[in-house]
Amino acid sequence: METVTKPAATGTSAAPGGPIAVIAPAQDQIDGFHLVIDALKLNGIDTVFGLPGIPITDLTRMLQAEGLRMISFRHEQNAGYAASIAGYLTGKPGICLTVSAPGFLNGLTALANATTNCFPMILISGSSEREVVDLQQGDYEEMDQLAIARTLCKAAFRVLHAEDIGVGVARAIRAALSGRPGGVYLDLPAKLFAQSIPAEAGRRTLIEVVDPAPRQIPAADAVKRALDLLRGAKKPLILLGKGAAYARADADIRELIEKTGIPYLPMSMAKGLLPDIHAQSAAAARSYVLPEADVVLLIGARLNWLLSHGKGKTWGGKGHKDWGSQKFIQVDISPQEADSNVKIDAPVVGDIGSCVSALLAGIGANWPKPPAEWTNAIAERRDRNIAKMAQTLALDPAPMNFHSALNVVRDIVKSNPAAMLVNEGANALDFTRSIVDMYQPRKRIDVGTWGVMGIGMGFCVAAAVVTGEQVIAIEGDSAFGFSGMEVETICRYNLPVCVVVLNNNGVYRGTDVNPTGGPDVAPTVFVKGARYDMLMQAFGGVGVNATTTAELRAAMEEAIRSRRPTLINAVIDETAGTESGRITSLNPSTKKK
Ligand code: ADP
Ligand code: TZD
Repeated sequence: METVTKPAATGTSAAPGGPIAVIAPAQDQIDGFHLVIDALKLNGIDTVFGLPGIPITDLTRMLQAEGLRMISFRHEQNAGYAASIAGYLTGKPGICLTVSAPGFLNGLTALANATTNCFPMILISGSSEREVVDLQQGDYEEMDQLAIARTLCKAAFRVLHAEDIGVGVARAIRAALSGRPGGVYLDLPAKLFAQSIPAEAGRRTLIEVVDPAPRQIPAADAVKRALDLLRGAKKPLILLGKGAAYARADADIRELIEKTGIPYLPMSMAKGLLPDIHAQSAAAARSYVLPEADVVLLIGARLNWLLSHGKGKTWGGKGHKDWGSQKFIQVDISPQEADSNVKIDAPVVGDIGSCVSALLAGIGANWPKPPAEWTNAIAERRDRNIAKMAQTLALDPAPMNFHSALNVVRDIVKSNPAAMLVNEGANALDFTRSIVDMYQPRKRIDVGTWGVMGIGMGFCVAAAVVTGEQVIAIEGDSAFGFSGMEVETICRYNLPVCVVVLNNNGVYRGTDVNPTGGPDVAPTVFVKGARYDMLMQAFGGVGVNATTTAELRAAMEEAIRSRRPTLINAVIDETAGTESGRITSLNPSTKKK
């Protein structure tokens, strides 16, 4: 195929920040810009998250002109987080578009986070001239981006010729969606965009990816092995992870749980897969069921740090590295996941939809319910813990604390079960997870596998854009700071986002002191009495300073009624909160303090 590179149309001669001259290709020609756009459109991509600059400014304009939604951010990291969670929420890869070197690096944290969390995402970055980069001659924003990205994502590709754009985009989509989903990097050098090729031949190079996330049917003997183990259990337990939520097998998962009568625990982002108030939820008896269960069925959840690696005292082991006596069944699409931490007695490898329906078929109609001794013991502990929590939640101290503020949020979410809940912080995360019930699948999105701060406003934007639902964000004041500038983005697109900053004046809390008595405050402490609400007002949104639960409730109700961008600065007791929330023990400590 003949490639016609149009002179003066490369866009790389402009000074940084300067205009790019784009000469429209002749009628029967198509350029790299439009091949990229057509390739995305052909594959059902309708939204791109990013931040313009050389060499992709015109691409952002043309995307918009061609009818895609181009959501522009203030920092690429937030655009990246938005893309990643859009991928999780839609099952299509979320696209993040950045400039070269620094823009690319800003997007990279989100790409790595997407890969770690199994979210399908494609980071598309413009890059500088290969010849100059490879000779390290100091090009504008020079960096060997492909090499850097490769170690941090599932796959990385570069396209050098316009006629390969279709293949490049198709490979990126397949890599992001198939098997265990994850992040993919697509490197598009500046020169590529201006290349033109004959239009008709060019369009024939585009690929509409057929079956990008093929079903993976589990082997019959693996299913039988799992069912045999489960059938013999006296104290069975099902653990649902965010893989189960991502798989969209909601009805079958519910049927599996209800038909077997087995108690279940949802991981953070699996909350709502069944309503948290479901009679079989063992969430309020977690510390009882993990060590006591004899057979544990994991569905789309890894035995990583969030589950204490499946061993130690949490699981009934004697010492912190000892295994408990339970047996594990693990349903996962990755054949390498089993045995990563402890022995998996019955791995079931396949996509969760296919695996759960195979399990259901084997269960039939006469599955024996778990012994009442087990389910009653769980119910008793659960009811006791819920009653204890209810007492705490009923208190209304001044100033507010995490519990009293989150009791309001709990009511608001209960009345608005379709709302998306974004959550980050330490205490703000842990308390929200345990206090605020979720009622529908894929409504709760949070810091995920890394416990990363900074997902907040990016997740809010994406959740609002791709679901159209009201978004409620519960943010620690430290957590909010990582992406706070995106309140402008929220206002600019007029998104129905209500951000609640649980403000206790610092990281974890606001009471640390500088032991030297010097003028600097302690490393964990912020400006006292900061007014985050005024940040939202600066861009035309609604800002409310709430010092009581009544004020918080009224402000949240009004935000949801009006669907206007709102930030509520919820002033809470600065002594509230513990170091690192529930994971204090992960802080290294020496004997000598
Ligand atoms: P959580 O943090 O909620 O415990 P993890 O992110 O640790 O969940 O685990 C998610 C698991 O789900 C991963 O091991 C991933 O391979 C798996 N997974 C993701 N999507 C699917 C799917 N469609 N079918 C099967 N397994 C999946
Ligand atoms: N940086 C990044 C990217 N991720 C992190 N998880 C941290 C730093 C460390 N960190 C936590 O793990 S939680 C947290 C930090 C800085 C903030 C906790 O303070 P907060 O929440 O105000 O957000 P609480 O409710 O006051 O605990």
